[in-house]
Amino acid sequence: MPVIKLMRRREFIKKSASILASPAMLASSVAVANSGGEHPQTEVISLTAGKQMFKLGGMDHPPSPLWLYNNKLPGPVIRGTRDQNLKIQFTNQLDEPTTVHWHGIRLHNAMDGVSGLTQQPVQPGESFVYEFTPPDAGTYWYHAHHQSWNQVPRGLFGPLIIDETEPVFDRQHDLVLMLSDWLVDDDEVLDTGSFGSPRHASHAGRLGNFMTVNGKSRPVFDLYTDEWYRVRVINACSSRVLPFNPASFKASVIAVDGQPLPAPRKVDDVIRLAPSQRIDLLIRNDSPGLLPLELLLRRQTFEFASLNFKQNASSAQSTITSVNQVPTLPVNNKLTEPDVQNANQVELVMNGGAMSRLESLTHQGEVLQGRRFVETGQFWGFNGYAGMPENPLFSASPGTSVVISLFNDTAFEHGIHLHGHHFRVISREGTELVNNDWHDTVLMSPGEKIKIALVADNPGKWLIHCHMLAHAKAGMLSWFEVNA
Ligand SMILES: [Cu+2]
Repeated sequence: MPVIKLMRRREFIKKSASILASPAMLASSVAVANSGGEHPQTEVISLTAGKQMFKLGGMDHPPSPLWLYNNKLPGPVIRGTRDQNLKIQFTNQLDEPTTVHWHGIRLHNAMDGVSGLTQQPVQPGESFVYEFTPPDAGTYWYHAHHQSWNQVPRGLFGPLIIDETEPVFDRQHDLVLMLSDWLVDDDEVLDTGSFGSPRHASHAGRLGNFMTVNGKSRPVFDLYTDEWYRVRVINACSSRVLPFNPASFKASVIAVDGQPLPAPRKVDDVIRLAPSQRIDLLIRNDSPGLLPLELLLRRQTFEFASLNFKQNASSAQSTITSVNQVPTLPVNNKLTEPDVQNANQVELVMNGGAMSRLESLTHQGEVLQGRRFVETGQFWGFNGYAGMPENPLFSASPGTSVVISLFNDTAFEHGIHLHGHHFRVISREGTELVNNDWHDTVLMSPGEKIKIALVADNPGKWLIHCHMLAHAKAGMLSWFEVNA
């Protein structure tokens, strides 16, 4: 296993006096404003992918050759409102094709941004208009979905926040923390030579050794005591699982993968957030001082950011957030409950990878064995098949309930993501879950068996894949179809 060393210890100390940031200083936000009057009009958001030298971690770091949206890291916060149209004029100024995927949004299939499945990639110099009406408020994100293994870990990602019709938290009490790890060389410059490494692909994926939060190294956020904050944590790492204990942040969990929980949940245990997953935390601290936010890595804790609480001397503090009553999020009420008893049953077994018992995988009609795994770069499979199969994993008529039994028959973790749908995780290891939350991605440990349930209600061809992006490239992907 690669050594997990996100930053040298000396660097921790040297840079601990890092950049102060307030919620208002977060990555510049692109809001969708109504023009007023009786007929609100959608403002078109401009999003451009391009190359940019960028100082990963802050101004005192060396520049790295990144690929960014609107020259920012992360890309601009795109904000919309539930049930209101969003229109994004995307332009590709890279030297290669790309697409944009709106992760977790249950949108029209043609807008899902999956290169080769839902659209042709946008060629260099060309544009594409993405337009959709998000049915769910919550924390989402957008990222490149053409050769994601190469484009996302170079910086092509940003937060996508869908506000409730009547937001519960004002902007001063609503933080976005977008975490990303980077594989850097000894000079702390992005290591571009290792993209596509077979070793990464066949093991745990491309794991970084330098962490940024909103593009900065270990930022400090100034907050007020005695007030409620919503902290949206987005795992934008291309392969790294983020382990943390919400109780150590004085936090309870209020939403997972965009969907609000029925009530705030106290969790005094480690949550392992898979790449692409989001978790919304409710935080209030009544004592002034620094509150570190830590990842619980195998050999050490790693402080990725901290919250600096001080008393609010202003009398103009928010009435919503300073009251004693715990703020609660309205439930997104449009998800249809799956009928588990009468559902179509689908089996999905993950296989392959290093240290595997598997001897062969089928790839484009060829049986891969031995050296052919390395020669083709295909190391992983679903149900014994590596790469995009000709036939879908399943096909369903709209409104069909589907239960997928997943079995991770490999030696590594995988974060399995379904496009266009949310699903309930209903059981683990045969035990029905009390908290059968809605997800768009689920993390699976080696050897684990889980069941998920969904209503296939969004017509189109949808990708299902591992969100360890090097694994998806190396074969761990398939698709399912909901008939029109
Ligand atoms: Cu995987």
